[in-house]
Amino acid sequence: MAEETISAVITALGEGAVGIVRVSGERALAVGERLFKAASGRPLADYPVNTLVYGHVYDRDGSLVDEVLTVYMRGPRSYTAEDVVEIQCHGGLQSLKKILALTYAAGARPAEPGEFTRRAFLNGRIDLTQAEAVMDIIRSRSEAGLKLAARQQQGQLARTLRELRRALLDVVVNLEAVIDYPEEDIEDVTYGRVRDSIDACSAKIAALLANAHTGKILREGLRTAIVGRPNVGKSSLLNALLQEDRAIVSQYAGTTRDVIEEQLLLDGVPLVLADTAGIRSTEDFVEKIGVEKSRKLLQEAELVICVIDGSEGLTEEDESVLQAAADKPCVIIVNKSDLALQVDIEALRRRFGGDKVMTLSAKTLSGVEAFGAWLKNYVYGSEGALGDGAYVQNARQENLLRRALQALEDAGGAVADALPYDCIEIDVRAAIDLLGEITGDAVQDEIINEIFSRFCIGK
Ligand SMILES: Nc1nc2c(ncn2[C@@H]2O[C@H](COP(=O)(O)OP(=O)(O)OP(=O)(O)O)[C@@H](O)[C@H]2O)c(=O)[nH]1
Ligand SMILES: [Mg+2]
Repeated sequence: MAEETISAVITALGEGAVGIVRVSGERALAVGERLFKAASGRPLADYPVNTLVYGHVYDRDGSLVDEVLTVYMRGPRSYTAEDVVEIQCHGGLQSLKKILALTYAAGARPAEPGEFTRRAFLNGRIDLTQAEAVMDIIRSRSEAGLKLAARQQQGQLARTLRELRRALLDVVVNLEAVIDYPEEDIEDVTYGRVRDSIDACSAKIAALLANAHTGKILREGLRTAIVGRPNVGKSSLLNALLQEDRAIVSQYAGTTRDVIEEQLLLDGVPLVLADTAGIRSTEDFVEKIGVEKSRKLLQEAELVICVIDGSEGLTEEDESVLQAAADKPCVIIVNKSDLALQVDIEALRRRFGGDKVMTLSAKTLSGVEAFGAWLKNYVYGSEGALGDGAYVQNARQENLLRRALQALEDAGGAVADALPYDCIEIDVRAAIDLLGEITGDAVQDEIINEIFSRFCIGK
């Protein structure tokens, strides 16, 4: 493959102890030799591969640029699976810029965003789900999210999908055999076998889709809004969960005017938690804007925490918030449980479901632990932790899985109707192609372009 040699700064731009310039492609070693001189005086090619070599980078006029460590990795044993030279210089903008410019002068061209990872994919070192996981690792917001991305990067999802494709390919092979040699066919047996295979694959895809939501939460955090009428203790709850005095708390209704958003990890669940202005009808101009924001957030949230003041009876304002939250995934926290209880908890439980209503005191922190446990169960299910299985990583994969499942349902319908074998085969093949699109085994160029365009330069 006569690919051009590319280079880019692969570390964050800014001041740091070390910055790295990566050169990848056929001419990587030649580019490296042009600007790098080992302190020993020996050429880079003299050293065993993967050895850090101490030396200096010189400008074309012979002037010293920086003191560096350089490593040569011979393809396919490198990130891109091509020849790679990486120059570790001091992590200042000027040094990095200068060395990068020298790589261009020596014959490399600037790498496009995501091009290193794209080459790793095109050269067959990783599949598309692994390439996407690279981005997820870099952007992961929680330890659990990182764990998930790292596992994906090892190809867990791709393995599962390839097994599915193989099983479906078997179905196609069997169908073709009976199409070509109809005398061998016993119809009942063929239909039965095909149906069993399709059912088994459908179940596996459905299981993947079922945990897609969990994967998304782990990557991006569960968008959670604390809502309620003024003064029920929303800001106090935010502070209690954060274990810090983040939001202003006061005895005056209407304290919080704007949305306060914080990220935190509660019982291993990453939350993007928003405290909002108390919802009520008000004439105050600024508060009104805040209330509008609260209502909007309530609609957009993936989980709504509805706070009620347990020391007072339910008011009309509480009712209007509860009604708005009822259509959403929500949990109802009856706060101020350290005071005498005035709210009919049992009535609330009958209305919203027993497990969704809990008492808590933002003041004494009693009930916070139970809420954490509820949340963990809500996100991870009863297993309590991240399962070992494969997880769907993004909307692209989820969409393709849904379509594959649909194709298999169509195939199942064709079997049930005892349609001709080639009708069944068309649907099964469609499912195989869709699964292949997820891993990149069967995918069009424009889709690949779209995926890698989301990377940044140096990845
Ligand atoms: N006794 C008791 N008081 C609480 C508790 N939680 C909050 N409070 C008090 O209730 C009052 C209101 O608390 P905030 O957290 O400001 O209430 P809020 O819902 O954010 O109010 P707005 O921002 O005005 O909508 C303050 O005086 C808090 O100290 C609790 O669990 N027990
Ligand atoms: Mg508040």
